[in-house]
Amino acid sequence: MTGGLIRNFVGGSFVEPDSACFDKISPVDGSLVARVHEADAGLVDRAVLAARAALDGPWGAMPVGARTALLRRAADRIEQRFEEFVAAESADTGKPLPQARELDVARAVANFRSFADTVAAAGQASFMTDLPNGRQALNYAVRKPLGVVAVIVPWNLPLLLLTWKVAPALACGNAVVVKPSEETPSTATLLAEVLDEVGLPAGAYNVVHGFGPSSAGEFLVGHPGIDGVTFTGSTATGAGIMKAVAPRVRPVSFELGGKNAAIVFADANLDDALGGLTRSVFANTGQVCLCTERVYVQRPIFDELADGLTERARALRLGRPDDPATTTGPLISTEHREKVLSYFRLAEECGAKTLVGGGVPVMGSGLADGAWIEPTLWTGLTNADRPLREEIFGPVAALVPFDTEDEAIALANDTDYGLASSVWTTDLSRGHRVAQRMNVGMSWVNTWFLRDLRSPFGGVGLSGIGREGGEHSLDFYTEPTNVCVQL
Ligand code: NAD
Ligand code: 6OD
Repeated sequence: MTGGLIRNFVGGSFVEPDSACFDKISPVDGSLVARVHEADAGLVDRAVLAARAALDGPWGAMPVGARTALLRRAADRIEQRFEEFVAAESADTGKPLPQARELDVARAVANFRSFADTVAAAGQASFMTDLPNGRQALNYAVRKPLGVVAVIVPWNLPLLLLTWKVAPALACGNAVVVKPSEETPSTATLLAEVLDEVGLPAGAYNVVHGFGPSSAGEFLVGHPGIDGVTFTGSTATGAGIMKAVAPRVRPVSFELGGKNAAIVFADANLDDALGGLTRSVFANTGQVCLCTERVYVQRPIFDELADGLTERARALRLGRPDDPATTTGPLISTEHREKVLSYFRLAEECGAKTLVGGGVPVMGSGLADGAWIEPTLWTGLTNADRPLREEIFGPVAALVPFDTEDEAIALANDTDYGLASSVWTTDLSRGHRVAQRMNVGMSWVNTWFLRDLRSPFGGVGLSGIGREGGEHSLDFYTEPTNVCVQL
């Protein structure tokens, strides 16, 4: 795809560009990955109309068994074209190839299979109602597709997050108009080819490329023809989307930002905790909404844990995605790096001690124009400091000591966000107790980002609205109609 053209996909066909294109730049070395055709308001309108027509046509009439079989074929086809997806995801994001393989593309396959299973097995409760006249009534609900669903996703785990929404939406019989991030247009476009190859009727999956404000994102969420918006991205954008759909009272499902805490008790298995924290702070260069940016450590092990984590951060290897020694890629863009660096400066102003990192690394061999940044750890900050209150979305965490369990819980819950947490302890009762008291959507004990796709995923507070996953996704992607029959 290097230097190629990425087109919009509307009504079952790729659209030849007749208006502006923008550059997709590699975060690895600043080179051109592709030119991308930006969808204007007219093209977004065509996409929404095509989706509506699909619902009124063969797609809307397809029985659930055929729909779920189609999703399974999509999973098989992604597996057949696996390395193409890996290369595209890595080219857009700069992430190491093994991470694109093991996390992003493997999860896309799993998403299609899992939601095919969920929808194929889904039943509905029914109720027999006793009536005063001695007769009865039967109540049952039928699930209908929500309709035309706008799917808007970010750049950090592009295909994983896209298919996490597209798979249940299609399984439930909706038609989708997808707006991938301007930073990661490639895999959503490849998915259009795959869905076409496995026989998805025209118009059921449409892709419009572009930016948010005054571009495809805003045109899509402001379109009167959409029946709901499922969005993953920043809290500020979520708030804007909510405003845009409010006049038409459309439902939203929001997976937003996080400022996630880890609590490490003195009785934790230190090796396990260090391994888990290394992943949870630095995975995907810290660009996972679930990443830990606040680490609360019980005082007796504070120095040992800080030393161990610093050593592991130093051992990370920044480099090209295809170098087998690389553990860590760049940030998504130099613009995003500016934001992360502004927090590095702020942390210093707040009196942080930087244990490791804190700046831009010197990268050799053609990588100088990439969005590289050093994995970074701080001590000396408190919850009152902005670097512990605002989402940074980079490979950085602050380590803060605590003494008691109650204090740790209070510190961890002292945030406007509420996405995820992790607790590290060998005391099983304490693990359960603390995990349940976390004011978050997902609370892990002695692990992090371990997923069962049937379980609820989402956040509280500024981290989102609603839950997706397994049957929870059905609650968003369908509208039940209750039928009451007097017997
Ligand atoms: P972003 O909010 O800037 O953009 C996300 C998507 O929204 C992009 O496709 C963008 O083009 C689009 N967009 C922007 N403005 C829009 C508008 N006004 N109308 C319609 N669409 C618009 O987020 P990002 O920088 O791409 O991603 C990083 C953020 O996403 C972080 O805050 C991160 O925590 C969050 N995120 C959350 C989860 C989760 O599951 N909770 C998962 C991944 C990322
Ligand atoms: O695992 C998932 O289903 C999911 N939605 C992960 C989100 C990660 C955020 O960056």
